Amino acid sequence: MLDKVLIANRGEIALRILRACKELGIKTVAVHSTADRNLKHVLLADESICIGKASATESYLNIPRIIAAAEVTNSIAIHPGYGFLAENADFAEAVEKSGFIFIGPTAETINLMGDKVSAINAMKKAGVPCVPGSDGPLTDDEERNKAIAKRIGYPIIVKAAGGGGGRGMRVVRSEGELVKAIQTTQAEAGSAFGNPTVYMEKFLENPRHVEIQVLADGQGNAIHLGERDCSMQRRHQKVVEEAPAPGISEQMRAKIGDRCRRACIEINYRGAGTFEFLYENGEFYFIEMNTRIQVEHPVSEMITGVDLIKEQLRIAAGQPLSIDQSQIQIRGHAIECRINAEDPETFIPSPGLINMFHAPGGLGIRWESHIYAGYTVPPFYDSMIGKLIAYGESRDEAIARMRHALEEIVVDGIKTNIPLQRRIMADENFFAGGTNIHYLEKKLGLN
Ligand code: MV4
Repeated sequence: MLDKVLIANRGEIALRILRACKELGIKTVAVHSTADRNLKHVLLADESICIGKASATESYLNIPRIIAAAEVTNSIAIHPGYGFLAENADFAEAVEKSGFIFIGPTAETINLMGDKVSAINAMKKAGVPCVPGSDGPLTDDEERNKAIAKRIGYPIIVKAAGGGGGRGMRVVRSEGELVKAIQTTQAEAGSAFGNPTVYMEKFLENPRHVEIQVLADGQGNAIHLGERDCSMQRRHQKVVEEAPAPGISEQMRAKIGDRCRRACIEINYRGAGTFEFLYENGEFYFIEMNTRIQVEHPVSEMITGVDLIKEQLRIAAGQPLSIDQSQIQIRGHAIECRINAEDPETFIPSPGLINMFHAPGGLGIRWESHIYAGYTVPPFYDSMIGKLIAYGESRDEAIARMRHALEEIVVDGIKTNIPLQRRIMADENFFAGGTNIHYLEKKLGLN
C-alpha cells in the first residue's frame, strides 16, 4: 500500500480522503491555506503544512507549493479530491515528473477528456452513444456549418471544446442566428479557455442528467457502479443527487454501464471516473467525462457497498481491481442533499461562525462534513459545508429518512440551504421521480 498520501484539497472531501487513508493504514499530510488552520482534517492529519494565503490561487491552486510540501514530508502520492487541481493535466504531469503518484488518470487521459471534441471522438469510437453532432470542430466555412446544422436539425447547441460543466455554450434555434452564434462562442471560448475551438450538437430540450460511475485499474480491468441522477440543479450547480436514477431498468443500466466499462478498457483508463449523459425519451447521449472523484460519489457507494476513495488509493498503489462486474449488485436507493452556507432564497453565500451544530443521525443516514460548533466558514472557497446522504431499501424509505434528517440537523449562526432542501424533499414531483434539468429553476421561479 501507499505509505503516505498528501491531500491537496480542503473541506469535506479532504476529511473523506483522510478517513479512507486511516482505514488503510496510510499516513496523511494535510496542506492548507492560512484561512484553513482549523479545518477538521488538518487537526486530524499526521502532518500538516500551511502552503499559502487564503486565496486559492496562492494555496490550493499553487502547484510548486504543493509539490514542495510533498517533498519535505516524503509523501508517496497526492490525492487532488475534486475542484481545484483535480482535472489539471499540468498538475498531474508535474506530480509524476517530481516522482510522486498522482491519484487519478494520466495527464494524457486528463487532456483527452478536457478537450470535449477529443473526448466525444474517443467515446464514439469506443461504442458509447453520443448526441448527434458535428463529429469534430467547426471551421470558418459558413456553408459547411449551415449544412451540419441542417443535417442535425434545429435547435442545435454550439459548445466550446475547452468548456464543460455549462461554460461556453449557446443554443441556436434557426439558421439566421447560426453564423453570429458560432463567432460569439468562439470569441468567448478563446478568452475564457485559451482555445477558440467549438463544436455542434443537437440541442435536447428537456433531458435528465444521468451519469455512470466507473473504476478502472489501467491494467485491463474496469467496472461500472451504476448511474446517478443529478438533474436537480440550479445554474449548473447540483443540489440533490440520487442513485439509482428513477425509471432506469436493470437492462438499460447493464447496457449503458457495459459500454462505459468497455470504453475504459479501450482507452486504458485508470482510476475513478464519471461518464456524463443526457437522458431523454429512454435514450442515453454522452456529453462529457469527468476524470475525478465527484461530490456525489457517496450515493453510488451506498447502493453498491464499494468505498470509492479506498479503491482510488488501491489503484494508485498499483493493485489490480479486486472486484469484477459480477460482484457489483445495486441494492436499495440513496439520495444526497448538498448543504451550502448560503441564503436559501437568494443563494448569496453566507460564511461565518457556526455557533451551534447538531448532526443528524439514525439508520441509513450518512453525514459527510467537516463542520463543528465553533468552526468559522471562510468566505474564500465554495459554499458547500456538507452532504447529507440517506439510504433506504426503497426510494420512498430513503426520502422519509432524508426528510427526518433535515428536521434533525441544526446549523446555527450562518444561513444555509436546509430550508430549500426541505422544500425539495416535500415536492410532489420530486417524490414521483424523474424530473428534468430545468425542474428546480422552474419551481424556484414560480414559487
Ligand atoms: C446540452 C444540453 C442540451 N443539449 N447538450 C450543460 C452542462 C454541460 N455539462 C452540458 N450542458 C448541457 N448540454 C445538448 N446537446 C443541456 C445542457 C444543460 C444541462 C446539462 C446537465 C445538467 C444541467 C444542465 C442545465 C442546462 C443545460
